[in-house]
Amino acid sequence: MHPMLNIAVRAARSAGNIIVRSFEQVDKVEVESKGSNDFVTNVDKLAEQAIVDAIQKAYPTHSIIGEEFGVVQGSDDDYQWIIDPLDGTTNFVKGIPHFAVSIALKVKGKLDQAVVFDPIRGELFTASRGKGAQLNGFRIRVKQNKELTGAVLATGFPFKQKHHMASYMNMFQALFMKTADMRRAGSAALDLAYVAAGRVDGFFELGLKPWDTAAGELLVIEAGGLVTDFVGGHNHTKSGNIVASSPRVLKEMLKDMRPHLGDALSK
Ligand code: 2AM
Ligand code: CA
Ligand code: CA
Ligand code: CA
Repeated sequence: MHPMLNIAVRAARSAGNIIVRSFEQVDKVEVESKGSNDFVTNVDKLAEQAIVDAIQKAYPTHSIIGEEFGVVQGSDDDYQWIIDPLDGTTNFVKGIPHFAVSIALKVKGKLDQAVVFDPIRGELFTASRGKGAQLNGFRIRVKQNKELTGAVLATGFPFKQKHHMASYMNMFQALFMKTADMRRAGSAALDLAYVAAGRVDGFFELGLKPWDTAAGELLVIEAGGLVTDFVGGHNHTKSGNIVASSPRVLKEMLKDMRPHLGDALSK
C-alpha cells in the first residue's frame, strides 16, 4: 500500500472509531444547525480533528481542506488533502446507520489516493492512482452496463438548493422511467463507492462540495467508471453537479438529463 494511502486509512479508522462510539449514544449528541436543513455535531468536529492530527503527524507540510475547519494551509502546496469527517450527518443524527469518512489526497492538483470508510459495516474502500480500487483489499469494478434499462441509480436531493428542485425532478423522472429503481441513501461518498463496487449502476446529484466527492471520484475512475459534470465536462469539482457510471450508461444519462438542465445546471 502507498504510504500516503496508509496514513489516510489510519486517519479514517480513527475518525470511524469516534463516530461509532458516539453513534451508540446518538440521542445524547448535540445537534447544531449550520443553516436550514444542514446539521452538524460535535462528532463531525472531533472526527475532523482526528483526521487532521493523523495527517499532520505524518506530513506536517501538507495542506488540508475539510468541511468543518476549512483550509489548513501547509507550506507545501503540491499535496492537498480533501476530507469529509462524517458524510451523512443527517443519517447519523437520525440514528440511521449509513454514513462514511471520506479522505482524498491530491498531488499537484490530481487525485492520487482515496479512502471512503463505512465504520458501521467495516467497509474500507480504497484507491491509488493507476492501481485500481479495492474494498477491504479485494479489487472492485464498476458494472459495465450498456444501457439504463434494468439499472439502479443512486442520487441525492438538492436539499440546499431547493430552487433547483423542479429541474431535478424532471431529470429524476426522465431517468426513473428507464431504470429499474433509484436509491437516496444520504451519503454521496458511499454512493460513489457503491458505483465503484458495482452495487449501483450510476449516481447523480447536484450542488455537492469537493469533500463529498473527491475520494469517491477516484474510486469510480480506478474501478473503470467515468465521472463528469451534467454536460459531460470536468467542471463538477467547481459546480458540484456530478454524474458517475460506466461510460455507456453515463452517456445515456447525460442525454436524458440534457433537456431539463436550463442554463444554471449546464456545467
Ligand atoms: P454531509 O452529511 O457531510 O453534510 C447527500 O445529499 C450529501 O449532501 C451528503 O454527502 C451530505 O454530506 C450532504 N448533506 C448536507 N446536508 C444534507 C441534508 N440536509 N440532507 C441530505 N444531505 C445533506
Ligand atoms: Ca455537513
Ligand atoms: Ca458530505
Ligand atoms: Ca460532513
